[in-house]
Amino acid sequence: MYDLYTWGTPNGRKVSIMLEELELPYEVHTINITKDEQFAPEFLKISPNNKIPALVDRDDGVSLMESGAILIYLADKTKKFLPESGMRRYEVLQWLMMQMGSVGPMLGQTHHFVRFNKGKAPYAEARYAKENARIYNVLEHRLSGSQYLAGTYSIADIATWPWISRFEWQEMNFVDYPNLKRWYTEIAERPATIRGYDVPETGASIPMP
Ligand SMILES: N[C@@H](CCC(=O)N[C@@H](CS)C(=O)NCC(=O)O)C(=O)O
Repeated sequence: MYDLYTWGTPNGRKVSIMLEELELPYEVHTINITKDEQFAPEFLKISPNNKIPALVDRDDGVSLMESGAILIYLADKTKKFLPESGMRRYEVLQWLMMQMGSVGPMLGQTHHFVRFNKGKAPYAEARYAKENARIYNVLEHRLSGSQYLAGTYSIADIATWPWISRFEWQEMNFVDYPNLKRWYTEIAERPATIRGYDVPETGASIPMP
C-alpha cells in the first residue's frame, strides 16, 4: 500500500499515472499548494523541499520526494517501464533527466510568465516562450523517429506527458509538431492516464488538441 501526497499539477500527475499504470493500491493525501499546505511540518518530514509529489511505501518503509526518484523507485520495484540494466536503461534515464532538468522547470516558467504574469515581464515572457518552443522542437524531432521517447513506453513518457498536457497554458498548439501530437494523443487515451490525471479527484478532464 502506498501513500501519495499530491496536488493536480504535472509533477503530481506523473506519479498518479504511474501508480495507475502499475495497478498499485494507493491512498491520496491532498496537499493544497495554493493554501501553503506544503509547508506543514508533518509534510516537510517526507518532502523537505516543500513540494509535491511525495510517496510513502508502507510495506517497505520507504519515503521519497522528487517525482523522478519516485518513478525510478516504482519502476525498479515492479520491473516495469524502465529496463533493469544496459544501454536501454540509460536511454530512458536520459529522457527522464531531460524532463526533470529542462521540460518541467522551463515550461513551469512559461506558465508563470506567459499565462499568469502576461505583459509584466516582457524579457522573461519572450525567453520562456522561445524556450518552450525549442523544447517542443526537441521532442518533435525525437518522436519523428521513435514511437516513444526511449523506444517503448517508459517512465520518460510518463514524466514528460503531463507537462505537454498544459499546452494551452503555454499558448502552444501542435500545428508544427505532428509527431508530438500523435504521441500526446496516444498517451492521453491510455486508461491509466485518464485515471491518473484526475488525482486528487476534481473531475478534471484531459485537454485534447
Ligand atoms: N523537482 C520536483 C518539482 C516538484 C514541484 O515543483 N512541485 C510543485 C507543484 S508542480 C510544488 O509542490 N510547488 C509548491 C511550492 O513550490 O511551494 C519534482 O519533480 O518532484
